Amino acid sequence: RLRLERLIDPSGTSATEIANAADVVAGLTKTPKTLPPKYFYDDRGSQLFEQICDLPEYYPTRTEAAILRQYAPEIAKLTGNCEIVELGSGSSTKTRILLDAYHDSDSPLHYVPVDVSGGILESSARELLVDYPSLQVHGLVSTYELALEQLPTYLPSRTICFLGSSLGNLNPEECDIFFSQIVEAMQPGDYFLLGMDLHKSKAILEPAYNDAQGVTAAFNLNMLQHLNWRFDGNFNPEFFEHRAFYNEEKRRIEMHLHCLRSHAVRLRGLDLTVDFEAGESILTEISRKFDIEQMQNYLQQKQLAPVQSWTDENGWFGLLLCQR
Ligand code: AVI
Repeated sequence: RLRLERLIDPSGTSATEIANAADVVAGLTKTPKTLPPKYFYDDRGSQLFEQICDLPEYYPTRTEAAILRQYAPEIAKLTGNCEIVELGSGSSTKTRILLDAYHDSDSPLHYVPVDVSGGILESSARELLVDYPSLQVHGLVSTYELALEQLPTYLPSRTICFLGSSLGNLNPEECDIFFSQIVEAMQPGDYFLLGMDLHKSKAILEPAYNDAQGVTAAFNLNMLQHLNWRFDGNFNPEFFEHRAFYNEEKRRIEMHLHCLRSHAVRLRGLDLTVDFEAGESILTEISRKFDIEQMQNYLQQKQLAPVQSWTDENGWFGLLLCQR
């Protein structure tokens, strides 16, 4: 009942090996410097992210889970029996709420989790199989892009889930490309379920990315360790500091690694040396905050017709179901 596939890109390298890391080189050689957030998620980074989801200050995960708990039966009724594809499945905790709702419908249950972190994908898939005896899991260890091109088909209809507001980590251009790929991977009649963090006051947003226990700081700094092992680098995380703040104008949290002293970093695997000045920053993540109505209009333009949306009583987080 379990199939795990590591997807291979056309150049013959595993999608998760991120072959020549052109994105790292481009990001570290421009001003200001940036790094793609996908480099947060080695196995340690994925564990740290799981810890973030349980932090008292980090409201998105539990708020989304509460909305799902309340409305998953309605979602399952709207979509009918279908295979469930989940992009960025992580530990699949929220998936259980959905699976419970579909499970009741007495039909075969097919779940296709997609994640770049093979360790967490496999362990969570094994746990799901124990708890859902009629479940078939076909996991793809892959980037979203590659997985969307090669989705397996088991049932006549599918729902692609993109939960946790991961969409917020894409900039508007990346978002446009992402939705072209999503629509391409869908047949007319298929569903797309999106979880999105909504615009709200700084007083709630900023603590969520600056937790008292320092887990978010460790998560941000872990990216440097990840680059060290992946590209034979010598980043010293002690020369950097975690910074996160809400940019009201752009309606996004920005996470930075702020450099504390001037020094050079060598990434031997990329044959790259990067000079850092004290006081400069690497932008490691944006986390955009959305408005449900604007999102509905945007998705409509992308051929995804809104079916229904749900939110929590504070209006902090939204779920949106659309249909191609
Ligand atoms: C995965 N993503 C939606 C998280 C977010 O809130 O943007 C990543 C994260 N970064 C810091 N804390 C959580």
